[in-house]
Amino acid sequence: MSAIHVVVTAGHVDHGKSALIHAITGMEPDRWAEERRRGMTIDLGFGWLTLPSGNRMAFVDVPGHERFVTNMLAGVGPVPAVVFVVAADEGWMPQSAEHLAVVNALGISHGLLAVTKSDLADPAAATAEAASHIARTSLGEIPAVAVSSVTGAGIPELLRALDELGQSLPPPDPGAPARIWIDRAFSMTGSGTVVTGTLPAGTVHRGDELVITPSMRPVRVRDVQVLGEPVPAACGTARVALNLRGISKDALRRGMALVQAGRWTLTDMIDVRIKSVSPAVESGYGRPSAQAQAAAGDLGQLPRTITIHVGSARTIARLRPLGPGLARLSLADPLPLHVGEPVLLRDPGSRRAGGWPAVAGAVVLDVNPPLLNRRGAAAAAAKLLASWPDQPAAADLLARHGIMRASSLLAMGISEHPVPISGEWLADPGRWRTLGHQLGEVLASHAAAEPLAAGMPVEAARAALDLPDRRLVLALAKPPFRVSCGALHIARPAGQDAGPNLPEAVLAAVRILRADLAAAPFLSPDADRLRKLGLDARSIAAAVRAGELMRISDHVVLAPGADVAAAAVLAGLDQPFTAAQARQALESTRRTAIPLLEFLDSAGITERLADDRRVLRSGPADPPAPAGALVRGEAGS
Ligand SMILES: Nc1nc2c(ncn2[C@@H]2O[C@H](COP(=O)(O)OP(=O)(O)OP(=O)(O)O)[C@@H](O)[C@H]2O)c(=O)[nH]1
Ligand SMILES: [Mg+2]
Repeated sequence: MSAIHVVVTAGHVDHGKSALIHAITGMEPDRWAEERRRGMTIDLGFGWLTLPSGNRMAFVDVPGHERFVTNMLAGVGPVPAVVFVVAADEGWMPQSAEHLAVVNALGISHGLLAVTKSDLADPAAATAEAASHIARTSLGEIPAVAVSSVTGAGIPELLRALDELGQSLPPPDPGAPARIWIDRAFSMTGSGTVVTGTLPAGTVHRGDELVITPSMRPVRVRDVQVLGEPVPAACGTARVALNLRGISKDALRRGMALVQAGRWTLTDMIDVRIKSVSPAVESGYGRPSAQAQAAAGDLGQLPRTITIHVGSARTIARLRPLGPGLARLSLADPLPLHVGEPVLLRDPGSRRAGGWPAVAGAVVLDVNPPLLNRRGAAAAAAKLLASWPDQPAAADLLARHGIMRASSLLAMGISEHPVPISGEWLADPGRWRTLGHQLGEVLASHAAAEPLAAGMPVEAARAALDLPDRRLVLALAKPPFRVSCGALHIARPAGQDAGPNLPEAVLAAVRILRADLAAAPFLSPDADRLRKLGLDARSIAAAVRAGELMRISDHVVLAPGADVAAAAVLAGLDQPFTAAQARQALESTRRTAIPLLEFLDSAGITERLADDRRVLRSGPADPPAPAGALVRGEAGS
C-alpha cells in the first residue's frame, strides 16, 4: 500500500513557498480572496500530489510574514518534515532565521532545502548560506534543490528529492494514540460539521468516538476523508478531514484537538526541559549556536510569562525556573499532552524590543507534576528531573510519583510498565519498600495507642499511609503483616511472649486467671470473678488475641491448650461417654463442660452420637492437627 507523507513549508515572506506548492500539486494553497489580492499567504494552505514512487505527499503551506507567525506555528506544530524555502535572489532573510528557529525548537530532523526563483539569480550563494544555517539545527545536513516555479527548472529533481524525503521518514505506529490538532472547522451543506488536521500517528476509523479537548466532550466520527477521498479509516501520517456528528462548527476551532479517550493527559501544569533558546533580535538571531545551547542552561533570558505552542494550539503560561534548564509551566488553558513530546516557547514581549520574539524548544518531562509546597521542593525536583532522559520511561515517572495507575501512565504516553502490585496499581520498588517499613511503624503506633483493638482497620492504615486505594494496603500486608476481618495485624514471631503487648493491668489480671486455671483447668472464671479482676469483654478479647487465653464460648475462657488437655482426660473414659461422665472426669461444672464439649465437637476432637453420647476421634498421643497443617499422609510424600 502506498504511504502518505505530510510536509510543511517554511521560509521568508514572498520567497515562493505557495508558488512551489502550486507548481508541483496544481492546487492553490492560498484559499482566501484576500490572500490572492495581496499576493501573500495569511492562513494555512493545503495541497497534495502523487510522487514518482506512487507514495502521496500532502503539504501544509504556511505564511512567511511575521504578522502571521502564529498561523505558521499552528501549521508546523503537528508535521514531522519540512520543505525549507529560500529565494535565490534574496538569500537568507529574517523570517528564514525565525522559521528555522521554530523548526529547531520543535526538533524536526527531516527536511529538504528548496532554493526558489533560480530563474532570477544564481542559486549557489543562497544555497550555501542557507545550508550553513540549517546545518547547525535539528535538521542538520539536508539535500538542497534549486527550482523555478515559473520555468519549471529543477521540478523533476525536487519531486525525486521529496520522494526520498518521504521514504526516509520513520513509519509511524498505526497503534499509537490518535491526536488530531484541529486546523480548520467548517460546515458543509449535506454533511454538517467538518474538521481538518494532521494525523501524525495512530488510526481513526469511521464511527470512532473521540474526545474534544479541552471540554473532553465525546464526539462521533461520521466519515473520514484523506486527501479529499472518503476512506473507512485514516492511518497516520495523513491529512484528514473528519465529518463529526452532533456538534456545531461554532463549538470547534483551531487549537482544539480530537483525541482518543484515555490516551492523553489533559493538563494545565507541566515540567519541561528547555532544549534550546534562540535569543530575540538582530541578524544573528536564529542561529541556535553553541552559545544558545549554553543559554538553555540558564533560563534568565526567558521571561516569566511566555506563550507555549503545541500542535495547532497556543496558550499563555507562567514559567517557574526549577533548576538549570528545567522549568515548571502553568498553562492558562489545559492541553492534551504526553511526556517526551516537544513544545515551543515564545516570548511575545521581546517583539516590542524591535526584534523577533525569542523562541525556545522544550521537551515535556511530566504532565502531572506534584505540587512544590515544601521548602527546597523545587531544587529537589530539578535534581530528579535532571537525571531523566527526554523520553521518560515508566521507571522514571514511578520514581517521582511512587504509586500510579497503569491507565495514568498510558494517558501520559507510556504503554510499557512493570507488573502491577494490585489491580492496575504500579509502584516504584524503593517507594514500596519504604511503605512496608511505614506500615510496620503505623501498626506499632496504633497498637501502642489502642492496645485492646483487634488490629488496625485497613482503611485507617490506608489513610495513615496516604495511599489512594485499600487494595494497596492489602498488597502491602505480606508477612509479618496479615489481614483478618478487615484489620491488619503484625504476626508474632514464633516463641515470642505475647504478654508484653497487653496493657499492664490486663496482663496482671490475666496472670491471676492463669493461676486459677492451672489449679482447675476446666473451670472457667465466672462473670463475677472477671468483674473483680477488672476484665471486660474487650480485655478478654485482647488476651485471647494475644494467645493468653483460649475462648471456648461467649462466656467461657480457659488456658491455651485446654482443648488438647481435655482430650487427654477424655481418652481415659470408656467410649462412648456421656456429658455427665465427661464433666466428672474433667472436674468441671455444667457451665464449662457443656460449651467445652461442643467446642471439642466442632474442632473434630470428639464426635456427638445420635444418643447424645460422645466418642473421642483421635487418641491422646495424636493431638488434633493445628489449622493449616498438612493433611497426614501428605506430610511425608
Ligand atoms: N520568477 C519567479 N517568481 C517566483 C517564483 N516563485 C514565486 N515567484 C513569485 O514570487 C512571489 C511570491 O510568491 P509566493 O509563492 O506567494 O511566496 P510565499 O513564500 O508563499 O509568500 P508568503 O506566503 O506570503 O510568505 C509571487 O509573485 C510569485 O509569482 C519563481 O520560481 N520564479
Ligand atoms: Mg505563501
